[in-house]
Amino acid sequence: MKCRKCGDRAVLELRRHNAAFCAADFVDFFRNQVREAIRRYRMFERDEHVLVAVSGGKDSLALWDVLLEDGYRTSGLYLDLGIFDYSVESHAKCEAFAAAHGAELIVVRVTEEIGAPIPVIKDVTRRPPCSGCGLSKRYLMNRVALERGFSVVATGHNLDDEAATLFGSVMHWQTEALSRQSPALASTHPKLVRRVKPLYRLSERETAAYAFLRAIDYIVDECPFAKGATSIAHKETLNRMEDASPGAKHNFLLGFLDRARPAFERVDAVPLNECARCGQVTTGTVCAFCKLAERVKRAG
Ligand code: Q46
Ligand code: ZN
Repeated sequence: MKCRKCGDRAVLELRRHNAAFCAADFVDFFRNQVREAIRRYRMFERDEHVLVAVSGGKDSLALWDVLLEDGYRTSGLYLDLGIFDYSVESHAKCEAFAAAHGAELIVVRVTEEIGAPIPVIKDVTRRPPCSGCGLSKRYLMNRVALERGFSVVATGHNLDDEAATLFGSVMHWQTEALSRQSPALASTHPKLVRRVKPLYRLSERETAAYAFLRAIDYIVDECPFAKGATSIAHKETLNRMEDASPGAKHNFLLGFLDRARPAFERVDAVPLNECARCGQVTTGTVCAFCKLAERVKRAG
């Protein structure tokens, strides 16, 4: 197998692109895909300060690496979810990465913000852990960005994540979710920060290869609560389709974005208010995060 660009021995074959690359040209290909994502969705400008949400996993650290290498002004945001050893270890990976790159890492602890770590929140609410966790992450990312003057938050969601989310939304025809599925969510309120996903064109396998070739030290173990999440079942289904027909995931997601998404865009956008307690954006009177904190407080 030879590299498509230089003819040297290839280290990675990308069947969906019908191509293979040597290490240097794959790194180049990867960065070009990120640049293309940023350009196509006008995710951020050169002079913007980007808050990169990092979990310690391969995707978010690979994203941070690309942005740093491309000279963007970035800070990392690590949300400590208090999930046993997983959080201790993933925090250490983020600290080490930031220190090695001379980059700023902002650390926010969910326990301090809401009164309990994710495993306790799961017990209090008797709901799947990812529900309280996802809500807290979205809320804190936005609040931290606002408080510190960032206009944009970038997350490491990759092609596999986005295709699995889309698959789940289509399976249940969640039209509201379909209207929000995008690599770039604009700010629709002064207190809502833009959210972007510059890795949406790159698969999980590709981000793993990039992290490996760049010697990024990331946490390999997944969150212990990830097992059994429906998104994993969706990923497995899509992987089987990808095996049978390379490019299936790419076509599914990018085809949706280019051709189907406009049909789900809402003209009658839901009006947004400011939460009576914390001032963050909500569709009701008190936001879901404040309600959750209240429940945790009562249970404690
Ligand atoms: S951290 Fe949180 Fe994830 Fe763990 S509890 Fe679920 S949402 S799986 S990306
Ligand atoms: Zn609130």
